[in-house]
Amino acid sequence: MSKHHLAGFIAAFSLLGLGVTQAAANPENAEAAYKGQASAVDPASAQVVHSPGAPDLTSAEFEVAKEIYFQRCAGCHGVLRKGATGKPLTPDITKERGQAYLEALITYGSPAGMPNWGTSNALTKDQITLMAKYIQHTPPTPPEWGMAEMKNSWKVLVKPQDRPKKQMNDLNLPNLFSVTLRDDGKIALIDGDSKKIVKTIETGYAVHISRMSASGRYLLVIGRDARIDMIDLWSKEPAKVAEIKVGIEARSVETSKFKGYEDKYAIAGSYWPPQFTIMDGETLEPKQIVSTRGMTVDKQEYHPEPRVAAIIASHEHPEFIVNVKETGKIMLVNYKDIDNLTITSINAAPFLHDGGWDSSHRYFMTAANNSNKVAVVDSRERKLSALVEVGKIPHPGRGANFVHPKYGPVWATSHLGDESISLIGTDPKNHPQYAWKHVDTLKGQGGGSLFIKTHPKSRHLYLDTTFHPDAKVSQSAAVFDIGNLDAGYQVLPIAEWAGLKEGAKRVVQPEYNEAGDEVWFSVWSGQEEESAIVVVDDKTLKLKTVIKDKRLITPTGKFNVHNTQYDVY
Ligand code: DHE
Repeated sequence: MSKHHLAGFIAAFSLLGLGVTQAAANPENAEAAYKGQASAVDPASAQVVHSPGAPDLTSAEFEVAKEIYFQRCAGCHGVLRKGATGKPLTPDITKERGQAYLEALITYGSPAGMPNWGTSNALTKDQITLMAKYIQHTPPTPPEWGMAEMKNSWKVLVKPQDRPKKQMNDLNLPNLFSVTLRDDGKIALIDGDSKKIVKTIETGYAVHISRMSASGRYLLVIGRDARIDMIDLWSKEPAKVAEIKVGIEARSVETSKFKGYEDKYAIAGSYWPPQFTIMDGETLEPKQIVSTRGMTVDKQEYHPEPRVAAIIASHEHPEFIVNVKETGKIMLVNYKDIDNLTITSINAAPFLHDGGWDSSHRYFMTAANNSNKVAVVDSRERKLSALVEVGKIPHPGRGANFVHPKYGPVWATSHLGDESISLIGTDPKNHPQYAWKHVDTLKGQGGGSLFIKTHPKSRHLYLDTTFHPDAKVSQSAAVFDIGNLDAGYQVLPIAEWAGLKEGAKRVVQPEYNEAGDEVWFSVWSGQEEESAIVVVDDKTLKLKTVIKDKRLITPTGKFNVHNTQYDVY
């Protein structure tokens, strides 16, 4: 399938397809709608093994089944079907269950979150019969992606010696935003002062996140196809200076931030192959590739496909902190001696996803979302400080830090699986009785929340409910007054303010401007529909402006240069 065909499919699937229909039918399934998105792995590249004892399939049937599996099943069950959000589907298990059982499960789904692919008409009866047969065969394995493939894909478009020595444009860089145009395979650079698009830049497809180098000069963007684009914000006009593909499917990129190592290294984690790659920070030349395959934290069982989720750069040591999803381990990767990496492996809990710093930038707070826990890593002492029980399927993004009137500094996460917002005390020095305790729970609009945000200069706490089944909730945002949390939240009708016609109009990811007096929300509709960014005045909670532009196709994540560079949240 071509890249564009697949990107289009992802768009249709994520906004209109079965995942969302399922979420509407059953709020428990918000997680399946969010995580069950198409894999970037090309099904044709995965090697087929006909397994003795499994039902017969022709080569043509195998190809069809592989395509369906990678588009619809791999996000939850994993490329190798070893299980993640979804249950393991390896032949030892599936053959024992048998054809009739598997067909029923695929048709009707399960209360644990498996969508009802048959009764929702997302798959036909014949397709379900085919898929039930297919999963009794050995999982086809996609190819590896090592140094040779990386070097082949690596391009330095402007050599470091040919780049400017100072900023050559008059953009107010700290207040520039990099906006993900998810299904258009681009980012938009938007000037935070004028709210105008400075430029759109082609990136990897189904582009995912942007991160800033420590100096604030280089913007790194990663696509789901594991392509990284490095953009020099100092050029006359911000432009790409290097590019590489570090795997076949990926989600995270980060750069070294420890004193003395600013802009020296970049790192990217892949979903497939399961590995991370450390690169030169100015050229993206790949230096070291480390596999994450290994034993799980709980059963100490081998997992062939532990995907790399969030990565964050330590300020305490020359280290990257790497979340390994399926093994539930957090790797502290010391890059001081790049040829002889030392790695401290911290046992946390499955399945690690996203997270961010506490306000001191010493403690990494990260969601182990299927364990309903937040792991706290002391990046100075290189140890786990606590595993804190929170609500159902925590999903903080980077979380929100503020000073609670009673508990002192706290870090907050919202949840995909329920309406709660969990506050965790983060000040072991002055509030030791609350440190690493789940000190309070606020009640938001509902489950399906992805991101919660505040800013040191703001007195407000915002959260989205992007994957809530009720459009009224998914199209609005809740805001709390930090000084009066007991008063509950106020609802901001963000999508209504955008004034768009048709579309899913999902409201996603609050992001502050540099000054901390505006909050930007994406109103995310389909690829063929109009989307927008709504800017809220943080003081008055009134609409400030709506950014509309025909180039603003499927905007999702927004990354303010200053806040991303200095980890302000
Ligand atoms: Fe994301 C961050 C993985 C779907 C928007 N997302 C992350 C991170 C991971 C991740 C591991 C943390 C990166 C880091 O900090 O280094 N995301 C995944 C998935 O596996 C998942 C569930 C399904 C998939 O197949 O990709 C997924 N993500 C989405 C979306 O559907 C979102 C809402 C829209 C989009 O653009 O795709 C989305 N993810 C984001 C954003 C961030 C993110 C905006 C960064 C938040 C921040 O404030 O830093």
